[in-house]
Amino acid sequence: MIETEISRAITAEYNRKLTEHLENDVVIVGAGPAGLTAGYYLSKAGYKTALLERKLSTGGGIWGGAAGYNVVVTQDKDIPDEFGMTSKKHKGLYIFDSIEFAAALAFKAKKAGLEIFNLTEAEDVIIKTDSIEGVVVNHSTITIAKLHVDPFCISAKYVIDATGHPAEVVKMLLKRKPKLFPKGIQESFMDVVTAEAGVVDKTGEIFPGLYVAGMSVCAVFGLPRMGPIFGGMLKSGKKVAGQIDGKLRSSNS
Ligand code: 48F
Repeated sequence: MIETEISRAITAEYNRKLTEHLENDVVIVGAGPAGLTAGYYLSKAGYKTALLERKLSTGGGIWGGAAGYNVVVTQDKDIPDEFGMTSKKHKGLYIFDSIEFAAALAFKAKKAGLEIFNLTEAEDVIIKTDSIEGVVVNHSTITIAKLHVDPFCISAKYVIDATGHPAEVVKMLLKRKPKLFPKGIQESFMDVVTAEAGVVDKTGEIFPGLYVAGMSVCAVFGLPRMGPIFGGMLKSGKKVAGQIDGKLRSSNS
């Protein structure tokens, strides 16, 4: 019967993807600009990478541009060019349609081999001997409905917190290790120039096995927020992919 064959095709294919990605080189939490860019470069370099996104759609804060005006800007266009995005010049800035920007990131990351699990929420981290070994995940519909249902687990040699402003993975760590950041984590007042440079500069490993990229960097280091300028997010994603590539290369050699 065609109806059950459709169901078999979907459940078997999803089960294949999930089973294949129970163990990973890298797990990225959050499919905003930073997470998708990191996923693109890691997958392109041949690493087994899974990206978890709580929402139905990827793209995070890209879609709505500024206050729902669906346009975003960057100061450079090297990475957007690599993703095939259409840009327009405006004084020292490049302008992009945010729908195309979000779609291009997801499309190219998928084509590079990134496995994206939408509707999938990271709810905790796995730490046994003082380094992160994976994440505890649940289906978003279960967490949204606040149902008492146990999660499952996926492992990774490295985890990237690309959850944006709330830095959710870092906060999971802080629940049991508050001394790591005794002043707490909180981004600072809007300042585009400082934030765009700082977010790239501070992208990196903040606990063994845990990297931060994108706005979670600003939260962790108390850097300013920067609003709808997205170049720093892309550069941070590319930088974190390069850092993990370096680590994986040295451990494989
Ligand atoms: O917020 P988001 O776009 O993060 P980003 O890549 O970019 C920030 C910019 O959008 C903008 C800005 C700078 O230009 O100020 O805000 O740093 O994307 C984060 C994604 O992570 C998902 C969330 O739904 C969003 O799509 N997310 C957050 N927590 C979890 C999660 C979680 N626990 N599990 C799965 N996904």
